[in-house]
Amino acid sequence: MSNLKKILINKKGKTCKSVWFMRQAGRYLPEFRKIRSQNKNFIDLCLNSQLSSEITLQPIKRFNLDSAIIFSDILMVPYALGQQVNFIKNEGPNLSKFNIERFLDMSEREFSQKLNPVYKAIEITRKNLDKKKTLISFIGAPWTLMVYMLNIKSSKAHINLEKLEKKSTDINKILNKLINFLCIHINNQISAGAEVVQIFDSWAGLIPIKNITDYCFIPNAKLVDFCRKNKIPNICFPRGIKKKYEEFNKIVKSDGISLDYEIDPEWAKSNLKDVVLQGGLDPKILLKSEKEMLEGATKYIHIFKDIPYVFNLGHGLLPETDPDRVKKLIEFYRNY
Ligand code: 1CP
Repeated sequence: MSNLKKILINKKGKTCKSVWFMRQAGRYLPEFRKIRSQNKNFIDLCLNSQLSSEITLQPIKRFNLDSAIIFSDILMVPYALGQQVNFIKNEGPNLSKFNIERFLDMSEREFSQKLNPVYKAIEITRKNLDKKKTLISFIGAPWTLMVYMLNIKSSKAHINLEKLEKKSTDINKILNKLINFLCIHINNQISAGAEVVQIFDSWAGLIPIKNITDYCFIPNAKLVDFCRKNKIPNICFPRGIKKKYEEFNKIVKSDGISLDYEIDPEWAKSNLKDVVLQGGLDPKILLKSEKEMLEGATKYIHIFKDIPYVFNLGHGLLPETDPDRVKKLIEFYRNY
């Protein structure tokens, strides 16, 4: 069994070490940028199973990380549910107008068929990945997907509350249908050979506080319940919810919880119980001096040294990160 699975399932933290990074395959790697420059359409690149598998393995070849995360995107789900998804340079994703009737009508068969290349990429990758390493699959949590699908984000750190209120009668319908499809997507990825699922609620921090139970805790809990029933090791990432991490953990009860860089690691250690902790280190620290980076890493390694902990960051690696820094950080952790 791979170390990540041992940690998540058996909570064997003291004897097992495991390191991987969010966004480890992608924008900061020259070998990714080369492939990307030849493949202008990002969705098509994600649907190219051979290339997706190759990109997934790039950081493993370079750094010998303990886990690979499949190269895909959370927005493949809205794509498979009938929305056009475009990535605009320096602006981010742009989705075509959401049509609720079409969305509620979508069949499970068509959904799975459209995502078949992702499952194929998982199959290819599993065959080519060292048996001791974990292949991680992922999904976006319902709220985070809905933010993109309904286009309710007005700037980097705000949502358009008026737009949200206008859609309030549809929201429960949308979240429930998404939960249904996300369970199918998890199941298909695991059947194809992935062993762990990470649930990214990257925009959980934008939920109005009165809605956090309905839009964040309950949807994540339903997905984790599905994983538990099917014995699928799972990690949640409710980014930006601050001290609500504690309530999230009590309600959702995932196997692992990924800390964002705003969470104080000492607070997390004292308040997040019966769960494997992951990450936390600010990805910006990789842009600072080597000394600062290693001091930052030491703090996290030291605090979590005697509990089950997966070494990772508090969000994804930034595009401007120097790959040699990533290598240094991994070596430092392994030799600590
Ligand atoms: O333009 C490019 O070259 C594409 C950049 C890129 C890449 C490399 C995007 C666009 N997505 C990805 C891959 C990706 N996305 C992976 C697999 C690679 C890996 O992790 O190693 C994963 C797990 C994701 C997940 C993802 N996509 C999230 C959740 C994680 C997080 O960063 O919070 C979110 C919110 C997205 C949406 C998305 N996809 C891409 C962009 C530019 C965005 C908007 C958010 C952002 O700017 O990060």
